[in-house]
Amino acid sequence: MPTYDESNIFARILRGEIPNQTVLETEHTLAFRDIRPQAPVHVLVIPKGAYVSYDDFAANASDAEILDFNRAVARLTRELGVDLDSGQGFRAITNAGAHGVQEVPHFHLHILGGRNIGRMIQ
Ligand code: IU
Repeated sequence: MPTYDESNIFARILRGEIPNQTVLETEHTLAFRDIRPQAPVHVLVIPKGAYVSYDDFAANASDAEILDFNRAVARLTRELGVDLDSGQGFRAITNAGAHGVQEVPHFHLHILGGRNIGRMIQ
């Protein structure tokens, strides 16, 4: 796993050095609007801990962090009105590393919705 880069933009957001449009904050998790939204709903969910990518988080985060993150995702889909009960739905994506074309090296889950996102995997 690459060393976590403390100067990445999401680390700076977590330290309060850069403003963000927070949608939800819990003990271990922060969710905020993507600065370049690709859909009417485009929120990034990040753990507060220093994890480079999804596999880093899944392997090394505590049970409490993993539970908190996943419960935050469920709460967000409801609060953003894209959960399945709303009749809408959403896509959750995480990019990892070079082939995943990950831009920011702090694990983040994209939640996209508010329109039909189309198929990515045929
Ligand atoms: P990635 O390719 O999964 O690493 O995408 C990074 C996302 O972070 C991308 O959608 C950017 O628009 C978004 N983002 C942001 O919300 N705020 C920022 O200051 C920067 C990137 I830099």
